[in-house]
Amino acid sequence: MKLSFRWYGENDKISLEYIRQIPNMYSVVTAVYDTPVGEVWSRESIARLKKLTEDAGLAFEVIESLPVHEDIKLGKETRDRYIENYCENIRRLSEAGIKCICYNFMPVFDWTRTQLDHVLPDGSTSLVYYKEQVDAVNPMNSDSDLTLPGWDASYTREELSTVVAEYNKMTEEQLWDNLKYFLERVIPVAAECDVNMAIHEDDPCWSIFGIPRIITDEKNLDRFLSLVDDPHNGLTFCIGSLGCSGKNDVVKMAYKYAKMGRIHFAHLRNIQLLDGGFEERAHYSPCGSLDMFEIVKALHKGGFTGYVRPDHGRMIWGETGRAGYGLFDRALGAAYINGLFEAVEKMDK
Ligand code: DNO
Repeated sequence: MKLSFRWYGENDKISLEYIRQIPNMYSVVTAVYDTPVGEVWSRESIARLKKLTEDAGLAFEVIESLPVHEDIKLGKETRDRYIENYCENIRRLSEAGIKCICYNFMPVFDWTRTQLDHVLPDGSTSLVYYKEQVDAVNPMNSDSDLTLPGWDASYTREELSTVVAEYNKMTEEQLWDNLKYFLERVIPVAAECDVNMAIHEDDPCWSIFGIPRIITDEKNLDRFLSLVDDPHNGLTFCIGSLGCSGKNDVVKMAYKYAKMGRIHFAHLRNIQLLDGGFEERAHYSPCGSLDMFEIVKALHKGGFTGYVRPDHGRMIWGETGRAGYGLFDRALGAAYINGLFEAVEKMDK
């Protein structure tokens, strides 16, 4: 596996020098943040990221995310222009040495949590999702000043209501059609450039606010992979997203999709399942509901050799900053991930 770490570019208060000091760190995972969704990333911005990363002794091989414009997900007439831009981004990124691109197909809301600083018994804070808090929010109500973390802040409340209303009219089948349309145009370009596209599962893996969500479980992942049956059409296997439904057998899925050669990137994090919700926890298996050892073992047995990153960490040791993306707990997660892979690899010999 190739250990990586998410870095939010020059504005990230966590420096590349610190990231590099984590044992076995290979690559950063980053993106161009100065360009609106749907537009083409400038070659200069891409080159600058590459130079900064490589000068710090890290590889520049993974993008997270190259976001998909809502018009593509909504299947609007304007989508062709945005798909063309998307393909151009793939070409430019591949020219710069990028090998894997993470993206998602979640309507409007990317990952959704109800609180970002829930205090755990040990005094650390973490991100949580409590069903009753989500049920209390109505994004269609423009008078409400409630928002949820993870919401795209570039929308005004009115715009948000409009786009949510458009999705409320959409069926899951229509969303599948729009995804297929997108993949049929994008994957051939990725294949030509030898870039692995890695869709991120919906987080959490169920529908919220009556909006369809389809990248949620094994049946749907099978369907997704068969839409365009090409190894470049693969997964960001995010165990925290899939694992927040107790129905997903994450260990089984890890083996199955690794064996198929379709996991290009893995997001490893632990969560504690609750009735209708979950709390993010420390990576170590006994801290949550996921058996990290069995998951890593399954990935390894399936022949997985792709990129891995510790996912959201808690805030510990007084650190403040971007929720889920502090240095300390993610570094502990990275060290733990190293240990698990070393163990399963050596057990095999
Ligand atoms: C959450 C991340 C996601 C992920 C996107 C990929 O912290 O895992 O925001 O980057 O869904 O497009």
